[in-house]
Amino acid sequence: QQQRSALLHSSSLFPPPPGVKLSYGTAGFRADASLLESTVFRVGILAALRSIQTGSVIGLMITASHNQVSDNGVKIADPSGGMLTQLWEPFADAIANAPDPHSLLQLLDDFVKKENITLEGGPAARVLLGRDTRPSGASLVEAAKQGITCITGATAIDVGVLTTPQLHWMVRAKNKGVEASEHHYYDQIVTSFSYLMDNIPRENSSKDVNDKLIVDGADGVGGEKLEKLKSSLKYLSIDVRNYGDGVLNEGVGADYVQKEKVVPRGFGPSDAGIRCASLDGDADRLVYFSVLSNSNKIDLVDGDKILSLFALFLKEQLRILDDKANTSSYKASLGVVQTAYANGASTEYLKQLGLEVVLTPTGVKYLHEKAAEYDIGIYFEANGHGTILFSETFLSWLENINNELSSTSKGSDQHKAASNLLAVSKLINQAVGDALSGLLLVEAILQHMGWSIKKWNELYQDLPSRQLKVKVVDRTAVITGNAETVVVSPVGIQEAIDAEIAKYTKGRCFVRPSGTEDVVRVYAEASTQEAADSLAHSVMVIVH
Ligand code: NG1
Ligand code: ZN
Repeated sequence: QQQRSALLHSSSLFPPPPGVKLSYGTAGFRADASLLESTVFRVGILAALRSIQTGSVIGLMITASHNQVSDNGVKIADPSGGMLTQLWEPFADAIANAPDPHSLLQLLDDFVKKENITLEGGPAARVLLGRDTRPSGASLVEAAKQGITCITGATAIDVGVLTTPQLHWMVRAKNKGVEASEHHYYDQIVTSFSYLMDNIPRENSSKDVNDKLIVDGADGVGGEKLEKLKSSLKYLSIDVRNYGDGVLNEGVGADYVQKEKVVPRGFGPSDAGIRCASLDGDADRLVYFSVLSNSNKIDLVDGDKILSLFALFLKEQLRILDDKANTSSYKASLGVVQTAYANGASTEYLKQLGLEVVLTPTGVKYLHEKAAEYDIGIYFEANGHGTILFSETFLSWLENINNELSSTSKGSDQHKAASNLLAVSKLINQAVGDALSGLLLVEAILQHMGWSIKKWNELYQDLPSRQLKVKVVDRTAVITGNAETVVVSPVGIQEAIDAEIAKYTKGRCFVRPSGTEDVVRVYAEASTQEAADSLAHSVMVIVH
């Protein structure tokens, strides 16, 4: 009863904005920040309920990633550090859109019963609360706290301004019962990075791989964190630009660089030839680029190429390890997961390396789930969000082998391969894609290979592509199948798209409703830029 009146009272202080319908979407709720207080308050309640149900720490992150600074958003991290279970998404939608405190309470009552959540006498809720640098973040965190603490016994732990992947990492660490502070996060990535750098093959360490890297921090949290972290990174000299003085995501950041294929603010022709990288607004995306001389254009090295670099390196370490004579063998499965947005040339390249490549629908939750089926699962979206997952079974085998090798053949190639793989598993974020740890892994691998960014970019040549957005009356009318590569409904659309594709050499095209914006996206690829543009345009006309 006390619980009910607390909920009724608090929720009356957070009335939902009239006439706005919100949806949990691909990456939580996102909207203009002024519309979000009530939603964030309610997601706070939801996070507390999820924590009670799972008996674990849950994360709540306030961010709108690469979207404009006036937007904000909220999403939940599940006990594993991954995304909120999809089973709860419809409920998240329902409570966000409940028109008044009484209907909200009714929904909560029904849900608590249906999900067998024990509000009294069971474990108390604990929710970690993080936010990016958006000015609206502080008051939204307060709204989340109010929501969480409506649930009797619940604790909200405010961890302040963090990158999205740091918050996910902390949730995962807390639930594993290991040290979970921001300091421990840095300690883990710096130690494993240094380890990999110290293990560089002698023949490559003499090569002239530039140790200079320029990073565009998107004027967000990632730039801020990297600026503080960089002095503890051995063998790497990082010049961080856009780490907080300019407007977040405005003409900067991984999304801008990847979509526009031009230099971010603060970069120019004088940076030509130097390795550059760009983070997005909450530092869960990473792309590389090099500036073309005498222009503001760039050579983009996107998520697909980061994935290819990781895949090459891991495959090689597994091969070396497999050569061992004196250890019990284990056939580790290595799989690669992409979406339909992956450049066709990357998919072909990966397959030709002999790797198993699987496509899933857009959205980290799908890629992550698929990658978790392998001993080593690498997933990336072309836009630069991705990570590498290691299975527990494989990791414990690896620990044993590493110990064995360190006593029987310390310093051998096999021993190095085993310890490299272990270091990668510690460096790369096991919870979610992480631009900071991804960047350090790219840097370590480039040094291992003795490769410049140019050499890396030449692994394969991207097919020209074009992405367009189409405003339609109702984007939910477009239903896709086969990992979003075909339109199932309305009927007739796919036939019309196929007829267009048939006109082009190496033509590939698909459309899907965005999960984060009110648009339908069109993606086209063909043998020339003109052809890709024209294919995208004709398909846009079909969808319109
Ligand atoms: P939507 O709006 O559903 O296409 C976008 C990205 C996704 C993912 C989410 C979450 C593209 C084409 N889509 O989703 O890959 O990153 O945002 O941020 O880049
Ligand atoms: Zn992001």
